[in-house]
Amino acid sequence: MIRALIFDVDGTLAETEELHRRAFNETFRAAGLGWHWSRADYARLLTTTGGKERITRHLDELGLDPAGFPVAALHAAKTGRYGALIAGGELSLRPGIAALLVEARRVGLRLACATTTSAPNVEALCRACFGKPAEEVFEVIAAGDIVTAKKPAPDIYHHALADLGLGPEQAVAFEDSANGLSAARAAGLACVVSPGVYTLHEDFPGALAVLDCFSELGGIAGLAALLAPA
Ligand code: XBP
Ligand code: MG
Repeated sequence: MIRALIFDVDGTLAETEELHRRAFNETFRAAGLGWHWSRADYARLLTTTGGKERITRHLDELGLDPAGFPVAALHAAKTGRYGALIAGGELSLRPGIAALLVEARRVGLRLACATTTSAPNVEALCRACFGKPAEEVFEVIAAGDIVTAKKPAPDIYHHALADLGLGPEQAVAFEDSANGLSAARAAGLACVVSPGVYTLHEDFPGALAVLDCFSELGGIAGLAALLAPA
């Protein structure tokens, strides 16, 4: 019996990664670093989840020692810029997300999110796209550095399930990426995937369904049909 839906944030609730990329690049420019991540650079770097981890990978690729670099401060500045971009109204929910959350609430399903991004970014997105604070959208918010091992590790989903007080067979995850799917599956969750602009080329082995957009699910009845034994 399904009792909760657990949503990834970036790429799943909304196409956020171009705004993340802009925020990273604006931050690099303001810090006088002379770095610029093109779309192609970002597509490659995105396989490393987490902004701090992505900056560290970039430093590694440049042959620079991340230990002597203010990665956390740079990332905090990026988070500030990203929040301001979102507050500027440059983001909307992916098709089907708003209706799915409304219906889930109506039928008594509990809602959580499990994301690599940090809590302030979840807050900014919820205020901009749902018009309310994150805690009024999601009962449980599992985000960012609350776990040390980020997706594709299952830790963030374990955390969300523990906060919900549910087992993995009692929830379904929603994701946009192969890393997210791996995290959900490793936590024992069924997972519906709808790839986004940066993940269209990825493979999704073990997904409950791979959809062009979440409206294709057919709501909670469509989800129940997918979960029903053949
Ligand atoms: C999202 C991420 C995040 C964002 C940036 O992965 O990898 O790192 O790109 O967020 P997922 P921060 O959707 O699988 O959770 O800079 O706040 O880390
Ligand atoms: Mg994602």
